[in-house]
Amino acid sequence: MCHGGCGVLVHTQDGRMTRVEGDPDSPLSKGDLCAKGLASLQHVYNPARIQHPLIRTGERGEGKWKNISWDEALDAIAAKINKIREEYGNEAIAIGQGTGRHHFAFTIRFANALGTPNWCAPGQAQCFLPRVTASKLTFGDLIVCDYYGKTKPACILVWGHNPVHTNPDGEMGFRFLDALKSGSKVITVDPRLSETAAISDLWLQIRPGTDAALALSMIKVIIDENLYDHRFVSSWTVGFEELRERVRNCTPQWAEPITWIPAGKIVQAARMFATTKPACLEWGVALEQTPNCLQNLRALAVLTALTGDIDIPGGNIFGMHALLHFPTGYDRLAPEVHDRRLGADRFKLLSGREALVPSAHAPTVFRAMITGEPYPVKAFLIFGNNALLTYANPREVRQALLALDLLVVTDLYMTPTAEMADIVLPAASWLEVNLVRGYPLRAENVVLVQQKIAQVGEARQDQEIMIDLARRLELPWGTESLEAIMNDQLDPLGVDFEQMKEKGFVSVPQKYLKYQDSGFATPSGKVELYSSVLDRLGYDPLPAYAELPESPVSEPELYKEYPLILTTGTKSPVFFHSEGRQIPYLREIEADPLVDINPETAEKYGIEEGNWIWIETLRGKIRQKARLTNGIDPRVIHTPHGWWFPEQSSPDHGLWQSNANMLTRSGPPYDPAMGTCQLRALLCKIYAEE
Ligand SMILES: Nc1nc2c(c(=O)[nH]1)N[C@H]1C(S)=C(S)[C@@H](COP(=O)(O)OP(=O)(O)OC[C@H]3O[C@@H](n4cnc5c(=O)[nH]c(N)nc54)[C@H](O)[C@@H]3O)O[C@H]1N2
Ligand SMILES: Nc1nc2c(c(=O)[nH]1)N[C@H]1C(S)=C(S)[C@@H](COP(=O)(O)OP(=O)(O)OC[C@H]3O[C@@H](n4cnc5c(=O)[nH]c(N)nc54)[C@H](O)[C@@H]3O)O[C@H]1N2
Ligand SMILES: [Mo]
Repeated sequence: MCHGGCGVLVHTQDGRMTRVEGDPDSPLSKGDLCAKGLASLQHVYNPARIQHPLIRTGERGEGKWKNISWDEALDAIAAKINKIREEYGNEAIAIGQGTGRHHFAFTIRFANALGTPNWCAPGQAQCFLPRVTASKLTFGDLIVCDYYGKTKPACILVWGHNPVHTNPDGEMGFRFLDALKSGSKVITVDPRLSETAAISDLWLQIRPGTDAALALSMIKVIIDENLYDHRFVSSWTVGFEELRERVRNCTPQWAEPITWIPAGKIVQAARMFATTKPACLEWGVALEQTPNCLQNLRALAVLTALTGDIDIPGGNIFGMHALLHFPTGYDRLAPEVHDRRLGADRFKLLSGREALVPSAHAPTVFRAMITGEPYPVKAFLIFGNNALLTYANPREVRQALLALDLLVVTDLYMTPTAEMADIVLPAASWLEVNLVRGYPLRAENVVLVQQKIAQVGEARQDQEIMIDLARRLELPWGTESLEAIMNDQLDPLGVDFEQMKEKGFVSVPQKYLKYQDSGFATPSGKVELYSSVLDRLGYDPLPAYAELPESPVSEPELYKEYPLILTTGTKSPVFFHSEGRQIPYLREIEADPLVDINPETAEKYGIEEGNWIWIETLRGKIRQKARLTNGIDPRVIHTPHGWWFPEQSSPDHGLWQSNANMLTRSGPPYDPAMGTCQLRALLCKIYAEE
């Protein structure tokens, strides 16, 4: 359900599911399951599920609906799409989706088959793709931690990440905990005393958004103290001398006032990471949510490269790529169509031809919907994204949605975003879909099968909806069955989908030191401390630190009026972004949005535990409930994201009350290569409610 990768056993009686539990045989989750998984029945059989296609009967956004049949809905959508394509061209149709769900790659395929370069998601520039990109630029492939072999990591550097709660992308927090039990040392870099920081050996409480400065100073220590792997660096990397020159002034004393971390602790962390072998890096999404995105990640990739613990047992490994790549069909889109993608002219690693998974730059798409510039975008087909909650600046997103000629939202629930649609389509939940998937994502050491065991109302799997639409639109390709594609993908494993259903999963034994045979998949065949690709594309080839545009240092006057630093969006253990607020078991655990404040700060503002307070930035204000904790610096606060209130009246469902993205920033400057906007490390003020 959450691109985590846990295996489950589902009990049924008379065709109805009665219990979901962890599968002890799962090679990844080994029987463990989080609260969200355990509450699955209340999700699948939730009375609030959309059961039939709906068409609006009132004005857009008024929340008046009537049921229609699938045929009526899909015919109406196809007719409208054809009209828009004729009048404005294919690129006037934008395709939207959310985080990497079961239909992620299929949605890209659908966009490509439709001939539009403009699909977008709230992740991409802000989630995961930047990590994959930085890793590819540096190592030629994504690095993941090796928890599954006989040798466990001796040291784990957790940075902007809380795997204990988030279990992302098949990199299980559960296995991270096993490593701890077996004696791994952990260093955590986080402005909050996160659940992971709390069980670490060393916690570096960083000023939000200054991660690259810390990484550069750790690199400096490792070089100056000769703690790097000399053999690896000289045989297998390029750009060491340029790197040494780049970090020349980045001493721990330089980094201390920038990062708020005492110089002595920086030295301690650098020594521990470089000398406790094997070491691996667990990097998280917090690094990807400011305009420093790519440089943060590059600095960490380079720092990790210096240890030499690459593709070795217990280190940073490359995957086995057991599953054939999904046929997204990018190659079938003409080069000039790629070049018309919104954002392609600026953000070459998000939207350009060289991006790993090219997508449109979301803020640019919303501007195009509103202004018609650089060209009109008239339709938005959303498959599983709560745009009004998960993108920065929901007021602008709403304005964009209102300007459209066609908005179709496919979802399980009537979210505030679905309420804005012309047509709403009922999506199948994760227990109602067929799929194969490789984990960890982009490493694919294990291939898992997902199989349909329930049917609620007329809900359909997203892929089936897109195939049906492609057929009605008579697209030249993209009309093949999902099963045919999956069977092709499974070909190297010598099984088909039906056989996979019996097996449940296939694990591929890990091979180490693969680069010794084939080199690294970079232009030089080596680890690129100095990135030749970034150089060629006109970006900084070496890691660098820059102060964020909205920060106490960059905007000292603004800081007087907004004297606190805001970070948003640490993932809740019981919710999935904006999902789950209507699931009783989960909502009981977290009933309200809780803003973390240091007691010292709370006292200064006359705030007590449990008070509802206002949080305000230059963009807007929201209210959340105060949770006092010493685990956050008095100069920083944290708000969770994704809060709406399904129980409140339609069509808004309390969308404007506690939504952290009312506070975030969708405008420039963006990360120059990835187009990332700023969701974290912003300036804010707080005050008690009257
Ligand atoms: N301020 C701030 N904003 C953030 C973040 C942050 O840290 N701070 N995090 C960002 C990150 S990392 C991400 S990835 C995005 C996530 O952004 P989204 O993906 O938009 O978030 P979700 O709320 O998980 O999912 C959106 C919708 O998908 C529906 N859904 C679930 N399963 C399916 C399905 O199988 N099919 C269909 N059609 N619909 C389905 C859910 O009901 C939900 O309404 O949010 C980003 N937004
Ligand atoms: N239960 C649950 N699991 C999920 C999700 C969910 O919504 N719920 N979402 C999934 C998705 S799409 C994603 S992307 C992953 C994300 O999962 P993670 O990568 O673990 O990321 P977050 O929980 O967003 O944030 C991790 C930590 O970053 C810290 N942080 C905030 N600002 C900064 C900063 O400036 N620097 C540093 N160094 N740290 C900072 C926060 O305090 C937090 O503890 O989780 C996935 N798993
Ligand atoms: Mo994400």
